[in-house]
Amino acid sequence: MTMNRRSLLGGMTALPVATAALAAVPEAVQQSGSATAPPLQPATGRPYRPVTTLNGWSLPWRMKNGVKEFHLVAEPVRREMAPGFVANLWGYNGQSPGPTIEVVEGDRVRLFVTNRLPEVTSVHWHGQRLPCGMDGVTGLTQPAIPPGKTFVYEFVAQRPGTYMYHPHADEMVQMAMGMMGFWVTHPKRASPLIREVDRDYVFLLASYDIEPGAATPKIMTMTDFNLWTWNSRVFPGIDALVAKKNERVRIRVGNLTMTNHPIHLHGPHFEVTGTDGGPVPLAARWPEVTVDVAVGQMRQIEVVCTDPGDWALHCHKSHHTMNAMGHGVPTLIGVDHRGLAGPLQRAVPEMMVMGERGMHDMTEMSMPLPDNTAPMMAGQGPFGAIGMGGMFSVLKVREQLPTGWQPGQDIPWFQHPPGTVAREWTGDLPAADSAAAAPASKSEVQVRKPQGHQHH
Ligand SMILES: [Cu+2]
Repeated sequence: MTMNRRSLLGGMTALPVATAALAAVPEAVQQSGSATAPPLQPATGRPYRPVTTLNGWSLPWRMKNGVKEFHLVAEPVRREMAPGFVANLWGYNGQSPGPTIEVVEGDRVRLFVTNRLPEVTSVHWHGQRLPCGMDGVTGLTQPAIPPGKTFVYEFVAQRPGTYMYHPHADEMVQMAMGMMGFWVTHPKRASPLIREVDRDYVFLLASYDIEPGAATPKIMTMTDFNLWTWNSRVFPGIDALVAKKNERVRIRVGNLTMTNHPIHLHGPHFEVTGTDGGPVPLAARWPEVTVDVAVGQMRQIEVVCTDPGDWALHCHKSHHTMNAMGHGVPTLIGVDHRGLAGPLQRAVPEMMVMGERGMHDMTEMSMPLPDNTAPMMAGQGPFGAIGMGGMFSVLKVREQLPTGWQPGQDIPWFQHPPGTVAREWTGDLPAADSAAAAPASKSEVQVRKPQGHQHH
């Protein structure tokens, strides 16, 4: 059967592309690395200010008779999740997450999706208002895309805002394997609800369960994930967000994990200016330092970077700022190992008694780790170990940015003005009553922390 262009345009459902039409499919641009690409300046189509995808990139398109054409390839990929730690994931065009798609309100968009996975897939354009047959739900709005086949989706990007895309076929497996991507529809004209910003950073929250030493996620995991990622990267593998003092910075976050993530910014306050449903009315905005991004949600925040510094930006669930190996470790704080650790260490020289003074020691001890994993808590700052992993990065605000600086490039640590850093106090101390010095009451209880994720 020959499928002409007319029938593709007129179709209200995603259609298989006949072989004869394949020559008309745009090149599927591939990316192999995990560096943050400079924003993709639009060479054709309506102008816009492009976003920066943390440790990712935006997909080039081609204009064909006024239609913006993209080509996504669903396929197995190798993703470096942190330096020295590579995972076997599924994604699009060589990476997980897939490339960010940027269009402008009113654009007619045609998306070719080629399936190079070993099973069927489809793409759901999360948050878009489109003809129902373009919604990408396997079995409900379209047949599944079989392995080896290419389907085409086409619709008009109606509303400016923050979106994502992901499969709606064997979702549990395909999202656990990393299939997802960001979508930004830029406004066609200025709007009081959508301010022009100086920087626009985007990332997706995803979680994986990869055993230390292994490289492929366990796909049946429902709650007990051990890697909490931004764009399939864990700290210290997540690039910093950089801004000049007083710049307005937009940060867009989408959550495709199975739990919520309270994203917390130190330093300057922000406002939530948009959700997956569109811009937030001005009267409904209030200052925040944490925004909870629930499962399947997107949040768009804006911050005016009034305060120079290295401001932490992280998920506030403490287990989400740790990497693998954080599980099944008993709480040993306060346990006295004297008389026990010595003989054991002589018998097993590399043995380390973990956690009797807390876990921070683990950030500085070099424990033997399996070959392919990320340290549980890592990252060196200007004052020593940062002791974080997972969903953690830094908003670096500076009076001036280095000449020629490009988004994605790191800059040196903040130079604190003299006398503005917390320091050891060596003078006299006022007498302080300590709870530990008080006699124990009869009703005293021993608090015992939960000992593994499976119990809470
Ligand atoms: Cu979290």
